Amino acid sequence: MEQTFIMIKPDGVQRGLIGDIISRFEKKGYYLKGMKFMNVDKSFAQQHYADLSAQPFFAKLVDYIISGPVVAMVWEGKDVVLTGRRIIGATRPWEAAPGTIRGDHAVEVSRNVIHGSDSVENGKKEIALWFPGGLAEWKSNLHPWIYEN
Ligand code: IDP
Ligand code: MG
Repeated sequence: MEQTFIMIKPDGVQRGLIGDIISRFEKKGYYLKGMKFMNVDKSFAQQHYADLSAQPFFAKLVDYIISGPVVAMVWEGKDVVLTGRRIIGATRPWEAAPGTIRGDHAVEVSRNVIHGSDSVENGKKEIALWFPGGLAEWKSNLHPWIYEN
């Protein structure tokens, strides 16, 4: 099944949104396959956001990500990459629909609470970067109540 990399950014941790965010993915019917509470250093943050290195906001973005601990997670399920992005909401919180994480909990694009992979391919890259030791193996007993197959 498809997997995505989700990270609760330092503002989400500081504001006590960890439980709310995990709950949304859990209740939807996705499976938590990996989770770490950690600080990242500058070079790691630069690597994670390498595709954005030419952006004018890159240095500030990296400083934001290293400003406190983050929650790194892998979630698995049908269409979890695209649906995860929908649960998260638009990058710019003023464009994020109410009911989404950013729509409900964020105001500024530079304090938008959460990261989610934008494609299956990038998800694989991000999971390899953040979870080089691999992921937990398990299957929920509720599986047949959530998925037809
Ligand atoms: P995404 O997080 O929705 O995938 P990206 O375009 O990949 O959005 O940008 C990564 C992160 O960079 C955003 O989540 C946001 O924190 C930050 N960012 C994006 N655009 C801006 C900007 O114009 N100013 C400041 N920060 C930005
Ligand atoms: Mg992105």
